[in-house]
Amino acid sequence: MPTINHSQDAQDRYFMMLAIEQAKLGLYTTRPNPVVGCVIVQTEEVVGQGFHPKAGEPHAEVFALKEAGDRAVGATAYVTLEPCSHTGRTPPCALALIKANVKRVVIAGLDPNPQVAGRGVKLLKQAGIEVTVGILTEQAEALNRGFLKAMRTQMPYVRLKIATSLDGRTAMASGESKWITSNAAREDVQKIRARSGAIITGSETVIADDPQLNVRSNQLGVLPEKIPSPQIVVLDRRQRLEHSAQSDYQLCRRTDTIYWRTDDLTDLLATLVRDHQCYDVLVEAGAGVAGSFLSQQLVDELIVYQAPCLLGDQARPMVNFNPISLAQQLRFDIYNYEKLGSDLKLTLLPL
Ligand code: AOF
Ligand code: ZN
Repeated sequence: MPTINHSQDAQDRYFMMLAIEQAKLGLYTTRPNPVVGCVIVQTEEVVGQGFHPKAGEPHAEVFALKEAGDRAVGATAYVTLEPCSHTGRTPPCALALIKANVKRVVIAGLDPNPQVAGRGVKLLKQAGIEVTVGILTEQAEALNRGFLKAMRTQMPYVRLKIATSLDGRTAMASGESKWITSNAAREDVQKIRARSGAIITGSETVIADDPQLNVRSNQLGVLPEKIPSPQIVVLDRRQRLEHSAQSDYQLCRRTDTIYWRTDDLTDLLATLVRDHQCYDVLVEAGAGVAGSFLSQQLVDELIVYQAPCLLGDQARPMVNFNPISLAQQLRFDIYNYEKLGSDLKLTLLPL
């Protein structure tokens, strides 16, 4: 590690950035646990790093402390989430840091899990450890949107993904839609699926496209079989996928598919958190379902892959939604935009 002579704040940001890079290594495998990274620094040198790989396995701090060994004494630990104070599947990380005799702990953000929620910081301070909270908080929180929202509100973080043409069309009138967007955009969808605890689709999409909605990419840095399969939910209020029809469709042949047969999407989302620990939810469906989620204000993030092509006004629109006046329009903030292959990816946050 090169020596750095910046102010303490700049140093804290630098090492927290390294801890965030560690956390990202668990991005596709920790569900329902959050991703967490930890870096141990002794006189400006990284002596240990680690990340939480999977629920049930040790937390980030444990791996980092193990690597640091005796060099953790008097060191500073950088952690992307408040060290836990509870005995869950593993013992409390706050105690592990105390036992290792670190001098200071720098934390990106507090853990809203009611079992932790500030108690980790309290334990550290009681042991005489200097604690700094709030370094690169936004960057660290961006990795755990679902976990954080679910812990705070008991509702999941909902991403709605739509692939469209330049004129906002998703398929020809016949339903033909393979493929409007490029391979790069479809590969990006694999990343979002791999981070999602549940994928919601509609019976209409199942009947029209018979999608698999699985994670099959070999470009995620993790073997697809190591990624927990997202829970599949099919919205089927008209009961079009009765038992007899189910063997016709790939998703329906899965034994764990949930068929949601009411109109109450809020109840569905609350159920996914409460009963299935699904904190990041991806909606991949047609214009009707997209319209329902958007008009009921259940979308946290709209992701649009826009291909630079025109499909004409007979082609299918992206959202079924009929505001009567301009005052009823739905507006978004552009959180991010990037070129993916030949397409544009827009990440939009509802205003
Ligand atoms: C940390 N470091 O690396 C992680 C933490 O079931 P368990 O024992 O794995 O506990 C899971 C909870 O621990 C999880 O909900 C979150 O509050 C915290 N995650 N904490 O100190 C870590 N992954
Ligand atoms: Zn822990």
